Amino acid sequence: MDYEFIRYDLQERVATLTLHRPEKLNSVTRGMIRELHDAMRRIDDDDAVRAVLLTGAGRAFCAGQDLGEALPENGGEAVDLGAIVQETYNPLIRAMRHIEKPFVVAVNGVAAGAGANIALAGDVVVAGASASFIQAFSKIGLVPDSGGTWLLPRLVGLGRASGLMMLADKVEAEDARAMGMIYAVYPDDTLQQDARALAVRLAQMPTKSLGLIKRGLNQAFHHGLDEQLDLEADLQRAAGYTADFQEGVQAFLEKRAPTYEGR
Ligand code: T3D
Repeated sequence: MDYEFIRYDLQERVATLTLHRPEKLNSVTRGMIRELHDAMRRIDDDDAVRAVLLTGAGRAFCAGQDLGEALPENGGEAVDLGAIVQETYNPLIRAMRHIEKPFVVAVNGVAAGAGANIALAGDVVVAGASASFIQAFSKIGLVPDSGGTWLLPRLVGLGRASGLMMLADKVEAEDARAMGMIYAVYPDDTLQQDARALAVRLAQMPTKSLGLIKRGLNQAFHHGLDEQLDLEADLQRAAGYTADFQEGVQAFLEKRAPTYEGR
């Protein structure tokens, strides 16, 4: 599939996905979401991809749904937004959370509405110093989607999530880091290289182990301790059979750097 609204580039085992409608702050059209679904399938299917870097072109990360597409044409009957969300954002968020490869998100400017929650669905979310996050939905009479009501309270606690979602206040990058919403903040002018360095580092790590960590964390908040201990045993069993585990221990014993193949 040829892409018009995103860019896809694979180098050093890192697939870089760039949202690319800079003149509209990378707001998400139906065309963009189709391309993102296709890119997720590529990332999942291609063993050469060992990490993903998601970012935006221009001065924004993503301003959420393109509001030019949000209402029915010519004042027609109201559309079923639930059905649209099921077809568009939900598969994207499921893919980001369930593909067992690490996703680094580099938030290079404002991340609003679905754009904020797409960013937060990453595994390691970093931002430029001037970036910001806005749960913009309530300003236009909608509710947070793209996993926001599940993710944000887990990241920052119920009280902060309620305030941020109801008031739709803007959160600056450093405040987002301080409240646990994101992992790190970098200077704007080095964000892309710093985020890329993280992605390249993750791409050299034992991919199966990272994928299993992700599987464990996805379950962590709705399991009790006993279920989670059982899950950890299952995940450790799987990790213990990987070639990369053999290599990691062998390299340690031989006092050399490991070379992981993601198997
Ligand atoms: O339909 C469904 O699928 C339902 C699902 C909905 C999920 C959602 O994401 S709902 C939330 C949608 N997003 C928003 O409500 C955010 C709207 N945008 C803004 O509030 C502001 O643009 C920002 C705070 C993000 C940035 O403000 P600022 O002042 O830096 O930029 P700006 O001047 O407002 O925007 C620059 C251009 O981008 C401008 O275009 P123009 O006038 O230069 O041609 C603006 O219209 C355009 N733009 C920004 N956001 C959107 C957008 N165009 C379409 N849709 C947008 N969301």
